[in-house]
Amino acid sequence: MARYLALTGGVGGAKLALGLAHVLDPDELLIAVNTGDDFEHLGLTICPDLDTLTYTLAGENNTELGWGRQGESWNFLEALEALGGESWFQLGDRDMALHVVRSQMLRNGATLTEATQAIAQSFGITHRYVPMSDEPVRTTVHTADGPLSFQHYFVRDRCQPEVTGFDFVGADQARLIPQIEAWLAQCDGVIVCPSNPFVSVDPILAVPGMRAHLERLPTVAVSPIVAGLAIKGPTAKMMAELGVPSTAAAVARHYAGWLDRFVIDASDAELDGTLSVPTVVAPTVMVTLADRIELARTVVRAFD
Ligand code: FO1
Repeated sequence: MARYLALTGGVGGAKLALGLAHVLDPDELLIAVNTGDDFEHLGLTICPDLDTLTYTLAGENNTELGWGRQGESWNFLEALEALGGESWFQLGDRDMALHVVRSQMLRNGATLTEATQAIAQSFGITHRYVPMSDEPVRTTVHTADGPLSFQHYFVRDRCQPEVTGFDFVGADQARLIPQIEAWLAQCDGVIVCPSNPFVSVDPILAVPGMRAHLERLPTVAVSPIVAGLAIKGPTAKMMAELGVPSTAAAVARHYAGWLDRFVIDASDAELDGTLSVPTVVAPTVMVTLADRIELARTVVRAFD
């Protein structure tokens, strides 16, 4: 039996995480989730990437929106707006239940790991996924208009401000949770899901000790850039604004120093053999569940 740690952010990463959960047993996989997108809103602690993964693994994700919970209604949000409350971040009625339960557990002294485990259990999820850290790490996006907290940049301002850099506030004081440390001590490889390298993967790497584990262990990453475009989200736009070509090759360079094998899409096959890291060429665009499972198999085989 081989054991893998998968690192993931939100939507794109969660698709591969679901595929991995289909091809690996619960005792073969631990998924570490970015918490840099987390924020406090309306008195609640919102953890978007953990929530996306919860809903995805439970088969409860809202496929129309790409985030949030399926079968959603918006009575709370409409009532909030009518009262002049902050409605730029859309919290559905069913989704709200999760945020309320987690926030209450945290207020009562539970760690984010404990709250995540309790929520996973109530959804009947058997594969294990955890926050990268129990200490708060908050991504600040530096832009031409000044610094913005991640959700203000991403949701309120629709990724429009020009990005100049990032800070992961609190990362210096954060620790990898003990479950991740214990898993890494007996793990055979690390899978980096096709998430945004700058705001989904880098915050996980910013937690002290994580990068050293990646340098020591076999690693396989899946490119979030396909034919110069991000499948979802602002990755390509960010790269252009940071003066980096929006290509899979540039992502490989960003991961240089610890990446052992890079899975690139068939449409980028011309890059095969041209990068400093060995490549695996495969279809990486995940539309169906079968696509997610097939890519997960490819990734696991890439460790052989
Ligand atoms: N993304 C949006 O684009 N608009 C929203 O109003 C929004 C609300 C939301 C509520 C709960 C949640 O868990 C996620 C939500 N997201 C929303 C997604 C999320 O903010 C981003 O996709 C991630 O942070 C990026 O990985």
